[in-house]
Amino acid sequence: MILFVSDLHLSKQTPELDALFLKFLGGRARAAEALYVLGDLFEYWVGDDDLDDPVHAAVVAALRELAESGVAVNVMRGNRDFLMGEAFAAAAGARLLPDPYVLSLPAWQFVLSHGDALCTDDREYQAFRAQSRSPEWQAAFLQKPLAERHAVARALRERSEADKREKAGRADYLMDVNPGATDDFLRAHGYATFIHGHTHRPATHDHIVDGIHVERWVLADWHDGAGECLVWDGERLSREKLT
Ligand code: LP5
Ligand code: MN
Repeated sequence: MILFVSDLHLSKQTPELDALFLKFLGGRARAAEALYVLGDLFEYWVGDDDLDDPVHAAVVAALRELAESGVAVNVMRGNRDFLMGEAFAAAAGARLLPDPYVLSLPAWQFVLSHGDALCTDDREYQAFRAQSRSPEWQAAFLQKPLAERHAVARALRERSEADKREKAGRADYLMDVNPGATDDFLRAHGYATFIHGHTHRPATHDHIVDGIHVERWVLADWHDGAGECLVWDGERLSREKLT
């Protein structure tokens, strides 16, 4: 059995969700062969030197215990935690996955992504994404003191929430994946079943691309004390609510 989660956005502001995820790692997830976190595990990540933050430390320790119990722990970075690096991965006993990542299983093929790259109508975000993913920008940012990086991240979070409200008012589709970009993505990945998060619009979509039926499973974000995981039992996917 394989489990997928995304968009937990854990921090000290979300004690219920932090506890729920720790319970999940110590319980439900132990029955799996592998766990895939598809981005935005944390509210934000300003560098691997922030591993001492109490919530980061607790989650990393629990991931490591899960890995040591024999479950393969795989973490993809999201738009909030794209600065997670090898020091994080080593501490968590996790493998950092590229985005996108093709998961080939004996019985099925999946393509996994956080999902933000396909939100191509959100021009402001894509411009910010291009800039903040450049190695030069990241190197300059990582040189700043930790406290200053936290202040930048908090300012970006506030700006993001305000901008999202404004964008949603302008056009609802701005906040979702672009249909054409998604079809191209599915074509480029051999029509594999697509699993992603980011949009906070959990749903299972049926795409017909070049006459081929392709499923797209959008994971739910964790909120209001509840989470969701997607379960692959070797034959089919299903959603499981976590409370
Ligand atoms: O994350 P979410 O769901 O709220 O919204 C995303 C997009 N927003 C983001 C920003 C993140 O929320 C905050 C990231 C914190 C990371 C900290 C570490 C590193 C920082 C420095 C890196 C080197 O990703 C949002 C999308 C939405 O998804 C839906 O797809 O709309 O996009 C935006 O908010 C982008 C804004 O619209 C434009 C941002 C311009 C920023 C210009 C600099 C602001 C100055 C603040 C710093 C002093
Ligand atoms: Mn996201």
